[in-house]
Order: sequence, then structure tokens, then C-alpha cells
Amino acid sequence: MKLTSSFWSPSRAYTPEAHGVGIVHIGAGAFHRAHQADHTDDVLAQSGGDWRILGVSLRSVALADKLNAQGGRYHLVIRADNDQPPEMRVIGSIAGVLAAKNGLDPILQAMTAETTRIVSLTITEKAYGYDRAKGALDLNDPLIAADLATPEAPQSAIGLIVRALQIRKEAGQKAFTVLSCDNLPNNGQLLRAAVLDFAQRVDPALAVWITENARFPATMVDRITPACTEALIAETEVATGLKDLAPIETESFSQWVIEDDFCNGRPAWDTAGALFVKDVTPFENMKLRMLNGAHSLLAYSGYLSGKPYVRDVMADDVLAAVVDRHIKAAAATLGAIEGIDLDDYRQALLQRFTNPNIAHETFQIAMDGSQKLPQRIFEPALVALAQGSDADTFAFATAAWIRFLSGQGDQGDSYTVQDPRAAEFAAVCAEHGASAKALTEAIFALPNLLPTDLAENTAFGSAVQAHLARMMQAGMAAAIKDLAGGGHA
Ligand code: CS2
Repeated sequence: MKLTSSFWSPSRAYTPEAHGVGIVHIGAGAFHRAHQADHTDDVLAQSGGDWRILGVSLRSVALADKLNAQGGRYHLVIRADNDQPPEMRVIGSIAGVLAAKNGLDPILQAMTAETTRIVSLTITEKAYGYDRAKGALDLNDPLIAADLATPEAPQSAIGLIVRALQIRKEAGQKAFTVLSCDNLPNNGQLLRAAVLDFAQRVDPALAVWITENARFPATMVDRITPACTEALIAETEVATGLKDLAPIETESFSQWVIEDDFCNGRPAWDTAGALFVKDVTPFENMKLRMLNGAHSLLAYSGYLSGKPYVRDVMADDVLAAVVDRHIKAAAATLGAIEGIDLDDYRQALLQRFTNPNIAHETFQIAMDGSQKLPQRIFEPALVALAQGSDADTFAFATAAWIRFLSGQGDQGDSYTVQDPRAAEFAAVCAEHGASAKALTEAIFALPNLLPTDLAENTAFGSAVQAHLARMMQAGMAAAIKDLAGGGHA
């Protein structure tokens, strides 16, 4: 075995090449490399094991090329909330990245290697191809439809997982654990439902085998990670003297809560700070409603009031108060969580959002609203309404999102709405964009977006319309100001 490498040494002292691959990770983007890969790097250095990660990139070839040229190494630039220079940590846990565009066989080989014991994913909400309202695979999803027609040549993550498990079943191998690390409620259960529905359509006996042999633990993953920029590449080179084409910047904070339900072993991620629990749901709801919900609110209202970064939103006292009001209302929709003080969590969130060293774009967070708002805004809104508590902040966030869907800022500037349902939204805005009432009603009437109970709640609908009307007439900044002043007539 080759124990030396010409690549940069990891900051945690160990020899990556001495460890075999045990994890195939689909979606080797920034979030994964700032989080799971860092935890795994820590475990490898502390306790060893064959747990290196082979990444799979379903869309980009460029990322795979950059990381492979560096032996999978990259700098994780960790920016604390202080005036110290950032820590630049070389991560060694990624063995390489396979790009789907370069061919499927190496990916299936990796997923069906006896040594692969976990397949993990960060593919974003939209890539699950699952219709939660219907509780079934979304057969209108073009990738899912194509994969069902030719399941032996899959292009989607779900199709790949089912094909790999089918090959393992036929070869008499053990199954692997499938670990979703995306920001979705009950992500493990959702992934399991999507995989089983797909397998059932391919071969019912395979679905039975997967049910009996594979596991789909839920997880809650948290680390704020802006997209990589040219400035980060330049900064890393100046600080380290190394030309890294794929650095990632992130905050110091990192949290990972994992349901302890694995079928084929797992790294001791707990020694690297992860929390293994029986039920992840309360943690997931806390994060989705308090952190991600506030993020979505501040992304739409911040972007449209001239705040490019989250830290700019928090530097504005009026907007910061609006964000805090939202976090408090979101906390009020949650039950008690063992070991967590929700008010401490709230204060920590405000501090994380305020971190002056993190340039996290509001525009980045604003993308894919149709996939994010159901769990971040609509679900807690329903809980608040059922409790008889104030749901105004959820109405405000919904109005800010609808206002954003127009693709036009208050100064007449235009931008692209990035969302898998963007074409539908553009059509609705073109037809009803002149009236806040008509626009709200048309968005509420779209299928599979708002839960029916919320879409039919007249008090909620009127509150959204009133906020939206103000945003359209007086501009986002004025609408925010009204809110901080206790609302408008
Ligand atoms: C953000 C998340 O882009 C977004 O929608 O809300 O990516 C957020 O930064 C992470 O979930 C933090 O863990």
C-alpha cells in the first residue's frame, strides 16, 4: 500500500492514503465539504478506519477535475466571529470525485464495492424527485421519469441508489446505509420512501430486500457555508502559498444530529462532535423553522431592500428586529427538546447571522423557495395558527417571497428567479402581477405548494395580501419599517 502522497498534508496529522474508502457521497458541493468531510477527517485522524469518502458529482465535471488534481485535498477556511485571521485547515478525507458526465460505471462500481458501507447525500431539496403531498415519487420529474424507463442507466440520485442496491442484492452482498444530509424534515424517511417507491416499480422483490436490509437514518446538518468565490481562492493562496482551486469558507459553528440506525457500520462521528440520537425530528424542526425559516425571511426581504449579505441584514437594527421576531415566533411552534434551551439557540443564531467575517449572499439563500418554504414557513405558520398565536411573521415572509418572484427589484432592476418552478411563477406574475390580491390568490392556488389548510385560511391570506400590497406600493424598505413599528393600517 502506498502510504505517502505528494499532495498537501492534512492539518490533522494522519496519512489519508493509508485509509480505504467506506463512504460514497452524492453531491460533493460546499455544504458537504464544510461539514461531513470535516467530521470524517477528524475521525480518521483520531481513530483511523477505512472511512474515506469518494464524492460523486451529478452535474459538475469542473469540481471533480479541480479536486482530483489536488488528490481530493482542499482548504476549509474557518471564520470565527472575531478579528483573528481565519483558520485554514487542509482536509484529507475525500479520496476523489467521480463526475456522472464522465460515465456511470465507475460510480456504480464504487457504490457496489463490498467496502462501501454508507452512501450519503447532499443533493438539495429539489433532487429527491418525491412529491410529499402525494406521498409518492414525482413521475413528472424528468430525471425520475427517464430513470424509470431505463433503470439500469440511472441519472438521478434515487435511480443510482436503487440500481446499486439491486446489483448488491444480486451479488449476495450486504446493503449499505443511505444517509440524507439535506435540509428536509424527516429526510431519512423521505429518502426511504422515494427509494422504495422506485424499487417497487423496478422489481417488487428488490423493494422487499431493501426494506429488510438497508437503513435510512435521519440527520440534521448545520453549518453556514457560502459558495466559493475567486476572492476566497486568492485569499487562500496569499495566506498559505498554495494554489487551491476548491477552497471552502465556513463559520466555526458546526452541528450534526444523527439517528443511530446503520446497517453496515459507521465512523465514530460522535468523537468529532456529532450527536447520535433515537429521534432527530425535534432537532430538525428547530433548525428548519428557526434558522432556515429566518434565513428565507431575511433573504427575500434583505435582497429586495439592498442587503447583499446576511451580515448586512443584521447590521440594520430594524431588519435585525424583524429577524428576531421571526425566530421567536418559530420557537413558539416547537415543543421542548431534551438538552436544548431554545432561547440560547435563538441568541446563538442571531450571533451567527451577524458574523462580520462571513459573506453569505441573501441571493444564494433566496433560490429554490418553492422547495424550501413548505417546511421553513408554511408548516410553522399552520402550527402557530392552530395554537392561536401570532402568525404575522410567517405571512410577512410569504409576502416577501411572492414579491421576490416578480424578478424585479424596487429600483426597476431585474434578476433571475432560480427555482425549479420559476416558469410557473413567471406566468402567474405576468398575469396577476399588478394586484397584490390577485397575485396572492394565484400563488396560493398553485398545486403542491401551500398546504391546503393554509391556502384556505382567510386570515393568513389577508395578512399576506396586506404585506404584499405595501411592498408593491411603498417598496420593501418601507414595508420592513412598518413592521418594526408594529404593522400598518
Ligand atoms: C440556507 C442554508 O441556502 C439556504 O437556504 O438557509 O443553506 C443554511 O445556510 C444551512 O442550512 C445552514 O446549516
